[in-house]
Amino acid sequence: MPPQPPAPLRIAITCYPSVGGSGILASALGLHLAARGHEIHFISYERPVRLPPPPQLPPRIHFHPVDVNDYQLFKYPDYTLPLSVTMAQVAQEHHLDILHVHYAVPHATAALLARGILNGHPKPRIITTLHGTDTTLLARDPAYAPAIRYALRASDALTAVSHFLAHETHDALNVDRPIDVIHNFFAPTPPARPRDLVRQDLGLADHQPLLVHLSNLRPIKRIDILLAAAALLPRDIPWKLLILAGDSFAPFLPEVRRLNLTDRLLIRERVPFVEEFLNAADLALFASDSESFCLSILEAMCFALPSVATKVGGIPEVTLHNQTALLVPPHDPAALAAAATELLRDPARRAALGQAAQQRAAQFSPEVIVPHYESLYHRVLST
Ligand code: GMT
Repeated sequence: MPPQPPAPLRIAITCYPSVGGSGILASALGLHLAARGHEIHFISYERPVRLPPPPQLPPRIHFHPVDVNDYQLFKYPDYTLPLSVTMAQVAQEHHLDILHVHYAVPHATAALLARGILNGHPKPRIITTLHGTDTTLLARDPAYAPAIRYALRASDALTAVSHFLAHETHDALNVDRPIDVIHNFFAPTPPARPRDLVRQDLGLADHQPLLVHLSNLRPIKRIDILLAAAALLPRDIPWKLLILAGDSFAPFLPEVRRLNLTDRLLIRERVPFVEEFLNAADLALFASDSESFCLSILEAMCFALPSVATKVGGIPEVTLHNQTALLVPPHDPAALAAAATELLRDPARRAALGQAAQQRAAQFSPEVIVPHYESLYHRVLST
């Protein structure tokens, strides 16, 4: 008899639902797993931003919102307890095999509590995926580190989105167990509007190169350095910089004015689908202090955009200096500007790096990456 395909699984996914790499990745993972026959239950306080609204939800995708009450008894509203109760309810009602949580706190800690609540009922296995902040920020905080360490010790398996993050986690949290590295993936949806139309809407003429930056604007993204670099770009080239801001860009406007960049910047806030803008751009720009992966670089690569970015964290695992990107030291606006200028002045080199970037992006496609998660699920279920 030919080998049977592995049985479909019942999987719950918990992530932050707002604009951010981890929520985008977790949503895409759920959608691809459902397309491969698994039953997927998203559990979060809001519908994850890249999940279609209920009438368009694909088959086998369910969303379970967590109700957060603002009891006056609590000075600070509590999310972790209602999250764990919802996880336990979903696990019991839908006979979950796997609770796949993105971030140790509070999601893995809530999953562990949910498993305790499921007293006497079958308990799902817990997989915790690390995206960054657990390790690079919270692990340094004595108010969080012991809870994170416990969540990582008690999960059935751990994954990290880059080798960099796996190493950092071993070092920062003294985790003495294996961490599977499963890189992020991205599959673009076809752009809603053609390149010409989007560029026309942005007020761009044919000869105007468009740089793009997309992020949630958190301090680690170093928008100050990005703007300082933009101010050093040559004025004889009619470039524009489009910022796809996951949050309000207003706090940066005084700096934009001070640097005399107002006429060079185009801002679009909280854009849930970035494809049409990436398709309209020529070059991506990132100034982060740290990144465990930088999903935005991969999104840009899918549209044949080379990146000029800081050589930090997991970025060199995603994109390669001089082959698919130019990588420069962090905290150095002049270096960032020099590399961007090199590509602004040389459209042929820009296009060559962009083509190579798009080819490399195939290594981070769902077809390549999602089976690694499936194998991991089956592995933990067989132990
Ligand atoms: O980049 C952020 O600040 C948001 C954060 C998130 O959880 O959404 O991103 C982290 O996870 C992404 C998806 O795995 C990675 O691509 C980002 O590099 C990582 N951010 C940091 O490590 C700063």
